Amino acid sequence: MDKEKLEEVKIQLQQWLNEAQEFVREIPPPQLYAAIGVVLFTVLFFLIIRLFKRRSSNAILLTGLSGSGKTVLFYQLRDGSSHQGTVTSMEPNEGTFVLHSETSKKGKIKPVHIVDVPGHSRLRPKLDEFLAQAAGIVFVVDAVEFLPNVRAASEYLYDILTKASVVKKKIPLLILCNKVDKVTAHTKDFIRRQLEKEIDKLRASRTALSSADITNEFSLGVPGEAFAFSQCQNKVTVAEASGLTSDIAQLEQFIREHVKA
Ligand SMILES: Nc1nc2c(ncn2[C@@H]2O[C@H](COP(=O)(O)OP(=O)(O)O)[C@@H](O)[C@H]2O)c(=O)[nH]1
Ligand SMILES: [Mg+2]
Repeated sequence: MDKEKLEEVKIQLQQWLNEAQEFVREIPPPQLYAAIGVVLFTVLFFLIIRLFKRRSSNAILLTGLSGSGKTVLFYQLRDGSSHQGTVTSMEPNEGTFVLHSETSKKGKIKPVHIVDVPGHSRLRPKLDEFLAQAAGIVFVVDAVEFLPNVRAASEYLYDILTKASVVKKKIPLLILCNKVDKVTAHTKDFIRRQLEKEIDKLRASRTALSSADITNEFSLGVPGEAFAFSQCQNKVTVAEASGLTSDIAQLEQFIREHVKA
């Protein structure tokens, strides 16, 4: 029964194919070429549009370890409130909007595309997708629980800073020391120095491991010198914030420096 049906379908398909061939044969060649031309042109047109859209990058990526406060910052930027108690999102939070602090401004303001990239290491490959459209990267650091996480944070940061797309396109990076509302928060200078020290160690061990490491496409810093962020091809700056208390002026300044209003 099933075999018969299959046979029927086969015959039907064969018939259609024959008819189609007959049809194409009957079309005068110039018309055929014109049709193919139109199809090719349309495909090319959409490809170019896609490429162009990617190029005109206005995205700001919020990255950093889980728990550093990215999601709270995302909601602060969008709504001016922190949406406390949100579930730990496994999917990236994304949105294109005019920053909340700018909604009262007059005139046309260009919206910003903000992506809250999950810090979970399993989801980090997603970062590459977003880097293609990034105008800036914000690396959020928990300034309170900093020392227990310094190694993991440095590894993540190292990976970002050695990505070909980041180095070649010189995507600016802001290290945002978050949660400064807490008195136990470390200062941004302390955090910068510790990250530099840790990256220096990582650099030594990773270059020793293999020179053909394909995941880290560029080496960091100046050989023979202690690592400092100032040696990076792209501009790396450090700032402070508290997502919880809406203290995000330095973050907004970074965003507007790289996505013009
Ligand atoms: N004290 C303080 N806590 C914060 C701040 N920002 C976030 N948190 C808390 O840190 C935890 C993690 O925040 P979340 O935005 O989910 O971090 P994410 O994993 O990076 O998205 C939550 O319990 C927040 O309430 C801040 O500026 N100050
Ligand atoms: Mg989150």
